[in-house]
Amino acid sequence: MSLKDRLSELLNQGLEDLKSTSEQDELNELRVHLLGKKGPITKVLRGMKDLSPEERPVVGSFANEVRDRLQEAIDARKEEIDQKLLTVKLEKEKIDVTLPGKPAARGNAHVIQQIIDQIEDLFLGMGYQVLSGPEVEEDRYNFEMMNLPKDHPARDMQDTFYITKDILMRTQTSPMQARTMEKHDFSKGPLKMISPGVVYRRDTDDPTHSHQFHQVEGLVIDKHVTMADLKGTLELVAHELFGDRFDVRLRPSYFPFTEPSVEADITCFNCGGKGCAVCKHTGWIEVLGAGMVHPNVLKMAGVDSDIYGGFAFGLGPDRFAMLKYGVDDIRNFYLDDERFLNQFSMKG
Ligand code: FA5
Repeated sequence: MSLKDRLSELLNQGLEDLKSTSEQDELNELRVHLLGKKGPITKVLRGMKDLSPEERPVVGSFANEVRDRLQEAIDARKEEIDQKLLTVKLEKEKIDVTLPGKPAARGNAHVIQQIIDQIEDLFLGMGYQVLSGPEVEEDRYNFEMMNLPKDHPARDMQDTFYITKDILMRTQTSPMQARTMEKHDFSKGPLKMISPGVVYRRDTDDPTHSHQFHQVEGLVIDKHVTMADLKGTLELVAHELFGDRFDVRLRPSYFPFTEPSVEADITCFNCGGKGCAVCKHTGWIEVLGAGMVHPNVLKMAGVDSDIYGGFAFGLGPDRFAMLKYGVDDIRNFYLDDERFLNQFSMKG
C-alpha cells in the first residue's frame, strides 16, 4: 500500500473512531494516539525518507492535510461533548423558581445604640458636633485635666481599671471635654459637642450598675452660658426621650470638674416613685451628672476662664434604656441574648 493510501486509511479510521468517543478522557486518549509522536501518522512520515524527491512534497503536504482534518474533527467532537455535558448538568440543576425563598435574618441596632442615635439626632438638630474619643485613655485626660490630680480622694468615686500607671480604661467620657477644648478655636465661635462612647469601672454588677456601660458627654463653652441653659437642655433631653410621663429632679451634687454640680434623677419606671428594689427604695433613678465647667478645667485646657465658661453633662444611656423600656436589670443589655434584644427590633 502506498504511503498516501495508508494516510487516507488512517484519516478514515480516525474519523470513524472519533464518532464513538463520548467522554473527554476518551477523546484525549484518541488525540494523543492519532497525532502524538508515537502515533501512526508520525510513523508514516518517517517512511518518507524512502520516497523519490518528486513524491516527497506531495505526500508531505497530504500528511499535513490529514493532520489538520483530524485536529478539526477532534475540536468539533470536543465541542459536542462539552455541550452534551452542559445540557446534562443544567438538566440536573434545574431550580424551581416558584418555591418560597428562605428569609435572611436581618440585623438590628442594639437597644442602647438606638437610644444613643436618638440623643445624637436631638443634639445635631441643636447645632452640636458629635465626636468620639479613645476608650484606652491617658490618666492625664481622664483625671488630671478634669481637676483630679494624683491622690485626689474623689478618684475613689470611679474605681479604675489601670493598664499602666499612666494609661487606663476611661472611667467616664469627660476626658473628651479636655480633648476638645484643647483643640477648639474660640475665635471661630462657641464649642458645642456631645461625645457618646463606652466607659469602664471596677463596679460590682447589680441591677443598675455594670462594669462596662455607656455615657454621652455634653459640653457647651461660650461667653455668658448659665445654669439655666443647662437645666433647659437637660429637661429637653428627658422629655424628648421619655415624653411627659416622668418627672425630672435636679439634686445638688459634687464633681471635681464642675462647680456647682448637679445630678438628675428620673421617676422610677418600676414603682412610679413609690420605692422598690430597682430604685433602691428611693423612687428615683439617677441618669446623669452635670454642672458648670470648673475654671481649673478651662485653664488646664488653655481656655481663658475670665471670658469663657459653660456647662457639661454626662448621661447614662443604659439607664435611659431601662427607664424607657421598663428593663429591671442593666445586665440584660450585655448578655447578647437574642430573645431579649429582638424585643427592641426596629423592623416593626
Ligand atoms: C460621671 O461619670 C461624670 N463624668 C458625669 C459628669 C459629666 C458630671 C460632666 C459633670 C459634668 P457619674 O459617675 O455619676 O458621673 O456617672 C454619670 C452617669 O453614668 C450616671 O448618672 C449613670 O447614669 C451612669 N452610670 C454611672 N455608673 C454606672 C454603672 N456602673 N452602670 C451604668 N451606668 C452608670
